[in-house]
Amino acid sequence: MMIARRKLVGSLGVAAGGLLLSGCDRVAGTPAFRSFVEGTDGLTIDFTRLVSKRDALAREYTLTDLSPVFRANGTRVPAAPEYQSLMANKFADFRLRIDGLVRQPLSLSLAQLRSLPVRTQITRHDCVEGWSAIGQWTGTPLSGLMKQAGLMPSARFIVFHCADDYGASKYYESIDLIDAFHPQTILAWGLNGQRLPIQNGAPLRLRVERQLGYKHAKYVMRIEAVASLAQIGAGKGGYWEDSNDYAWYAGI
Ligand SMILES: Nc1nc2c(c(=O)[nH]1)N[C@H]1C(S)=C(S)[C@@H](COP(=O)(O)O)O[C@H]1N2
Ligand SMILES: [Mo]
Repeated sequence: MMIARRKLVGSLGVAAGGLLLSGCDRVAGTPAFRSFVEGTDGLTIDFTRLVSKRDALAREYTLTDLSPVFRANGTRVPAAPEYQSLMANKFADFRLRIDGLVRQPLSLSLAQLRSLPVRTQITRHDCVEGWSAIGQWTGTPLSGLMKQAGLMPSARFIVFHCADDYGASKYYESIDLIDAFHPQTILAWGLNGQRLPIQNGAPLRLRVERQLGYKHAKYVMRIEAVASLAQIGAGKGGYWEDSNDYAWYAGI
């Protein structure tokens, strides 16, 4: 088994060597990449490691590094009536919807989400406005949810629809499949060993640790798999991207 696997990875190395030249974005769009990302055979990580460093881990810290206070930024309490009534009932009626280009749309309660594999990580959050904070996040890897929903071959981006209003629209963000399947990309319900505070995105917020703060969607209500970002907002993939020309890929 070990030998067979090593052989397989070795031959992938040859294939990936050629793909490297064509650039990360094009690789991500190839059927070969997509079938690996979708696969449950455990080869996904090996493969992406060969084609790019996008799956490198963000630095993780220890409990002694935690910031005394993890500050909040942007929305601190969504005013939308839908959110207000969920909040009044302590999110007992909250359901995360996962839909779009998936074989099996999902609707999951917090209890169901918490029964999934758990990951805890201590990372540094960097806001584009010039502050950072180290916090301990607990949640479930997005990759597991994507596998459960079953991405269709045409899916290329994952969109996060949030509860909070920003003028005429709600906050939204998006990531590609490399980040969606990154091991540190989680949907978090815990911060510093406590339930995620409202101001930090309760009941559920995205952590996408290789990118800047504005990508980390708070108050996530719905996750949509799409083939293109053209139909989302003004087409640049996120609230700040569309309104203020922020970079869509905000790598740290
Ligand atoms: N839904 C939603 N997500 C959001 C924001 C927001 O206002 N609404 N602000 C973003 C910005 S700019 C940052 S820095 C972080 C702040 O997260 P925090 O409030 O937990 O510090 O959330 C990001 N995600
Ligand atoms: Mo930010």
